[in-house]
Amino acid sequence: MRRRQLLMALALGALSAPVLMGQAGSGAPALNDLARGAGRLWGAAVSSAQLDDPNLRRLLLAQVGLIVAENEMKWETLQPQPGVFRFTAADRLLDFAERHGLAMRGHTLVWHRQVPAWLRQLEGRALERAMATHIQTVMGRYRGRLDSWDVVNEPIADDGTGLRSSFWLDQLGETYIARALELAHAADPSARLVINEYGLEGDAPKSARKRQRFLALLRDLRRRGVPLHAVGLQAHLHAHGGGPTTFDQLPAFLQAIADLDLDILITELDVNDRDLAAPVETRDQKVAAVYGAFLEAVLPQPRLKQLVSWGLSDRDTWLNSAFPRADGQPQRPLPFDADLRRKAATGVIEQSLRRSSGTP
Ligand code: 9MR
Repeated sequence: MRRRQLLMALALGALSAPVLMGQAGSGAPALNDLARGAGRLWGAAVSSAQLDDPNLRRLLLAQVGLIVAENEMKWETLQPQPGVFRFTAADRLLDFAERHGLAMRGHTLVWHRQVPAWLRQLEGRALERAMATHIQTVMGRYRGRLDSWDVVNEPIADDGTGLRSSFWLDQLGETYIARALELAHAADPSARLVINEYGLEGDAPKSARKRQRFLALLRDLRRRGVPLHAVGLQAHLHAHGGGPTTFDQLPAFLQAIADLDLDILITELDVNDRDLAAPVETRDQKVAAVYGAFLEAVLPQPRLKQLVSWGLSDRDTWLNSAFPRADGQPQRPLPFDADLRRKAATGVIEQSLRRSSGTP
């Protein structure tokens, strides 16, 4: 915001205290300023290699108030051999965050993917001991410095019928989730502990089943007094060629989570546009519409505390390798395009955040 605009907004009383604080900081983080106006944080996933690009660094510092390591805090990176920890890349990201006054999330401790082969081979007590050592060492190192930790990632089966079958479940049984959370709480009693999950946002029957199973897990953990503070909804959304993507059932689900006295974090937001036909302008409009519909469904929920996109620029999305488009064109799923420029989604996100804060 330019100085004159700022003064005018001040005169009109249009800026809330959090927005002003954002302005006073090391830049003018637009998405995050607007999110703070609505009582939230805006963040993005980054990799340590992306920090080598001064343009991306500038965009990050201008736009976000929080970062999360895209891969650098996963088990295969942090502990590739038993007892051998490698923190260099994770440290680099946290140093960057702390130097610039950004919050950082920890992602992720107990997951079935991106784990080293030696871990998968452990049985019973040996696996439980490895889980304890990993959680204690990693959370101990970063104690008090991270906004939150994804302690357990993706524990529900894709079809929603039960817990995900994985080496964790096979070896340790259902209680591996509670055990991980207890270990995490002991390792850093001040940390905000999160269970992070995907495929819970949409109106498809499969998502509805998964939501029910997820809520059952949360209720069970609450009943047993297991330490847990927030739920992470990954929100890897899809834009469809046909009708609009809807989120009619999402507000009630968020309320059910809030009723369990848990915070809600949107942790990996992006919009997969693999199925949209060219041209780019039409694709961008449809992607923007999905952002708009999603934000309209989630922003009214007071327990929603932050929104994190899985990357900030289309240049850095995981979707090009995981879901390549048939026409060979790169995906355009994130708030900024591959040249770090604004696009339709940027405007829609800004508008939604503004509306949510009551700012015209
Ligand atoms: O973005 C991540 C990509 O670089 C990795 O290759 C991939 C491998 O598992 O993981 C991606 O991030 C995932 C995240 O950690 C958990 N939720 C799903 C994300 C997309 O796969």
